[in-house]
Amino acid sequence: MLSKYELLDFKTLGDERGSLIAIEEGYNTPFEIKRVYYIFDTKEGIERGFHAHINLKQIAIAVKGSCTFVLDNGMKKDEMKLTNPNQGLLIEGLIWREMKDFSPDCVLVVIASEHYDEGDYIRDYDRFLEEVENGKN
Ligand code: T46
Repeated sequence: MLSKYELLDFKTLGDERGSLIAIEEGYNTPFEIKRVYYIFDTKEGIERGFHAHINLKQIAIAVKGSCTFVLDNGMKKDEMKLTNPNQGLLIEGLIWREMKDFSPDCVLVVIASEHYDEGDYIRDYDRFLEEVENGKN
């Protein structure tokens, strides 16, 4: 799988009552949705992630508050700050990710293409670089 990350813009459906965003498989997600999880109540100064995935595709949305993703494809590192519930960060393939600078109110919803599988995680950075070197990226 080609690895990539990009910001997706979701259409906000709003009226005088407020806003609503719908995430629908095949409409605004480029994969079949098998799992949804959310990260919240993250303590001050905590950093999470520090791994890559072999096959998993995910979209991360800060539905409340903000946090920053550090994204590394083995050749370059980027930072993306998620601040808006109408944007989702799509991550596919071998991308090392770290998350930091969680605001106290941050609720990060993640939509995933596969069920939870610890075997899909690469939690060792040197192994990640080897996989990139082996052309799996
Ligand atoms: C990712 C980033 C953005 C489960 O049992 N089921 C699940 O679906 C998930 C996601 C986690 N877990 C367990 C595994 C650990 O014992 O929950 C615990 C915390 O998971 P982890 O340390 O992997 O959490 P993060 O925040 O470092 O990473 C998570 C996702 O695991 C990962 O896929 O891309 O968020």
